[in-house]
Amino acid sequence: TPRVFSGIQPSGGLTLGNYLGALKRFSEMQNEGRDCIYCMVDLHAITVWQDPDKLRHNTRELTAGFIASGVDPEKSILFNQSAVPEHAQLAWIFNTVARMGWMQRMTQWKDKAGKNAEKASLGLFAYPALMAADILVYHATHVPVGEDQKQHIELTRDVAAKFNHDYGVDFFPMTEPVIEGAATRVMSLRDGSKKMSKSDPSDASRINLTDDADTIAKKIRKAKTDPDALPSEAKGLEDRPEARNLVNIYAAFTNQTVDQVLAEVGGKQFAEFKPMLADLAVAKLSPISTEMARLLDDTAEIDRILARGAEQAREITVPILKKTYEIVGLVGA
Ligand code: AQP
Repeated sequence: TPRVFSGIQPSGGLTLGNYLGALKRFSEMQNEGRDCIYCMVDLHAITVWQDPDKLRHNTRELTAGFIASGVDPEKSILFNQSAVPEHAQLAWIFNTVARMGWMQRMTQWKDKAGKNAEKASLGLFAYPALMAADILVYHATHVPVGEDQKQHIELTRDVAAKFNHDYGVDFFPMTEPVIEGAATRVMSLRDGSKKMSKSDPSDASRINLTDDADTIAKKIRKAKTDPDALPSEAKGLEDRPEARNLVNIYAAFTNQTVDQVLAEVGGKQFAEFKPMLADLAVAKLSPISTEMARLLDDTAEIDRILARGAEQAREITVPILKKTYEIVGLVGA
């Protein structure tokens, strides 16, 4: 049976990229009646050092972000990764299945470790094996993600295939990435060649879900663009990454295609389009930030939601890990 899994790192505040590329899709998939499991991947976050108090806060804030974006803990399973130990246990098995060369080819590893790979944590290198475990410990079949995660999903399939082959079983499924909509790769507002990211040193490069209306409007007004008017068709945006990004954001918020948006706004100058986009972004995001703030007033309730989600998750993970141990030949599992 189809099962959806996805996660987000509590490594900082949420951005518009996380919202349009992930959270908005998560609640849509839940509302399509699918079996959905969503996780705050705190064990992934610590592959880069996190201040412990901030990590605790970010985990709760992220949970509030999921709920405020429409993920309903009564319909989806919502929990934090470290509370379900089978993720890390299966990741160890996968560390023995995956090959060093596979990890070395991951662009996220190359980007994050940079030239100083000797100084990066071993966990950062092994990140994709833990991600494969996150997904496969549920036998999840569909993973909604942004474009940047596609390579990690391919590696998850490689791990599943090699495990099945090495042990002569047909146990782990082949997972499909679900990369859909107009905003699978939201770009920086300052540089149309870089993805919008919570760790970008420039706050002006991103919209945070916690930004107030004035800040959102100001960031969009100052977003880098070119001097031309908007074209009337998507192909007119091909060599205009900044313009394309703003149109993609508009399309994603309104659930339209880029061509539908351009049929409406083609011919307009940015001086006219940017305030339209700012109004739209404020209208869509301010209810989310207000709700996040309200939920964060009661962290005990958030912790209860996470604890209950972890219990529900373990009903699935414990039997799958036990079976994996049996397949591998670990006695007493
Ligand atoms: N700019 C983006 N456009 C579309 N989707 C995005 N995602 C992230 N940035 C964009 C999607 O959000 C989900 C969760 O990502 P994550 O927080 O686990 O890690 P990340 O992809 O590394 O996010 P950041 O913001 O870039 O964090 P840092 O700066 O810490 O690396 C994923 O589905 C991702 O595709």
